[in-house]
Amino acid sequence: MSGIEAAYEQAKERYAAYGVDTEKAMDVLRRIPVSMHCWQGDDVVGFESAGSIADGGIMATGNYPGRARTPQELRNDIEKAFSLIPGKHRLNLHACYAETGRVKVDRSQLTIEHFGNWVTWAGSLGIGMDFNPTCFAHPKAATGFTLASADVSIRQYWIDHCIACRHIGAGIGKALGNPCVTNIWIPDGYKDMPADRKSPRERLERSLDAVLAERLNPAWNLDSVECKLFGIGSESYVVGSHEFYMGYAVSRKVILCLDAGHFHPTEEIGDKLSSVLLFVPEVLLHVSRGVRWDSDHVVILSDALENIASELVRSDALDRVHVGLDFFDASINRVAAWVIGTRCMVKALLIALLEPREQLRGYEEEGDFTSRLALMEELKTLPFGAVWDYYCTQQGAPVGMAWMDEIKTYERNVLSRRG
Ligand code: RNT
Ligand code: ZN
Repeated sequence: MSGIEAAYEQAKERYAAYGVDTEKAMDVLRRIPVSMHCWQGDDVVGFESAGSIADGGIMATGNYPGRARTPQELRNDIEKAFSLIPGKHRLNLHACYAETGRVKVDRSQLTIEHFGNWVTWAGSLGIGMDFNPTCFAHPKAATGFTLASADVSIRQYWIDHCIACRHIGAGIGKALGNPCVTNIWIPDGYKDMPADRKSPRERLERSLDAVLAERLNPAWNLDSVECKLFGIGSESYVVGSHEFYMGYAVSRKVILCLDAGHFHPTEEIGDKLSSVLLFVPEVLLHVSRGVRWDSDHVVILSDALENIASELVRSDALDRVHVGLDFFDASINRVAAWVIGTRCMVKALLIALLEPREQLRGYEEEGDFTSRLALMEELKTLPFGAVWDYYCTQQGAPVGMAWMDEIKTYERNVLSRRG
């Protein structure tokens, strides 16, 4: 028996003493896909033109060498990352990653054909995909307004883009035999105090209705909308606030996207899940890590992350919540950033699945809050790491820092050779 197996056998007994079945936990975990975002690999640049730098309050900082410059490089990097993460996951793609060959195709004219390589590649890996219109980093978004713009032609342009994206989403879902979540996020807002908060919101409501007017097969495409409290350059007012999208998602029965970095710093989206799931059909998560005014640091195994995962498990929400990631850091190895964040997401889910739920709930029902707190704290030092290492081996992923060795090799042989 290897050291990892021996440690696992011991851990299994320790958990069993609390009534927790580690095998069952790993079995559930294997079936939870995490939708890994493509945009960590190239600093949210995309392939439309030479080096457009994301605006709309989205900013990747740092200049670590090795950014993916072509679709093929990005796919290679993503595959590398996937090979170092246990389990089978998904890819979340943005419209600005279209492959249009030598011709320039307007965002409002994009079709599934421009994503053929992505879809074929995802199919060959046997993974699902999710999709996003790109309503930023574009001349027609230069005023900071898109779907809520006062200019009818600008508004129509972004409506057309979002409609095109829903069709692309449906095309992806159909091709892969697995529904694609198409998530709309727009940057619209003001740096300083608006004189009119109402009109842009009325326009956004109408634009979204136009975007979502056509019913698409939910087996192929699922629609989602993402709120935000503030962004860089939209500190005073964001049209698509939480209240706006909560109301919108409830009334139109679409998916609500909760990004962990899009609320007040003391708010946690873990606490929001059980509320919003009473009123919206499904939720999409953008798991991220806000640090002061940045909403997109690499995900780590923080209390906030553990709370998200434990809420998914405790409130039986795994089949109504799509777990996606949204972070970008250009100051460290980008492939490692994916691996760190995604492994942490999976770890948090495993910790949540290893919780003696019934026992904790029992204490709570009896009003024994002392035991509830005592048990919660004891659980923190159970040998979770032994189960995690075993899970990694079972899934053919490296254990411990061994994955970093592979990153170093990849950096030496591939990333450092990029100009
Ligand atoms: C921006 C939103 C949005 C983007 C991605 C690139 O604040 O979080 O989800 O990060 O679409
Ligand atoms: Zn997001």
